[in-house]
Amino acid sequence: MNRRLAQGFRGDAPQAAHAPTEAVVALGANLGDRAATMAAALDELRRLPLVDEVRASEPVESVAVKPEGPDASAPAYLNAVALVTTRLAPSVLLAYLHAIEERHGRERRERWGDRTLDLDLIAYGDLRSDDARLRLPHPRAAERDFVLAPWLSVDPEAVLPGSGRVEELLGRLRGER
Ligand code: PH2
Ligand code: MG
Ligand code: MG
Repeated sequence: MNRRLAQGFRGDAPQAAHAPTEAVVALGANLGDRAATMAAALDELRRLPLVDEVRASEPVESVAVKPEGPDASAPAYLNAVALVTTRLAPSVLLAYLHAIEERHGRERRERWGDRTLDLDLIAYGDLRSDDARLRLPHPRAAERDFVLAPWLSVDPEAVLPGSGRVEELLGRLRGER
């Protein structure tokens, strides 16, 4: 039903058909009922038009990382990663992610501020993009344990385009601590 609606009614100009692509979406929440919000967001991802499959990691708890470094006095995060098989263009998927964040009361006041829900597009297939509106892969993904670890748990063969195997990136990150 959703899919038919998204493709437009008969007579509309046909939308460009994207080949099904695996997008990697990172979820994070450190305010409110974090688990409930993340579960609702995953449901909303599953119901998006032109989304065929969503495979999500278990949520993991992590210390909030602030611009100055980890901050144990800030509310802790739940983080998860979802592998989303979709025919949506990356810019359209990103717009849907922002809409879901807004539905869950996301406010943008400070950089890396506490939030009810953050949905980041980490990768979209092998696509590399320097567009300021959507840099792909996500420029900080390789440094984030809370992205790499849940990603690896749902895809042991995961590769971050341009950076290498997630398993190795995570090992390097943890070894350097
Ligand atoms: N997201 C941030 C900043 N800091 N820290 C944790 N632990 N988890 C996050 O998802 C996170 C963060 C900006 O998006
Ligand atoms: Mg983020
Ligand atoms: Mg974000």
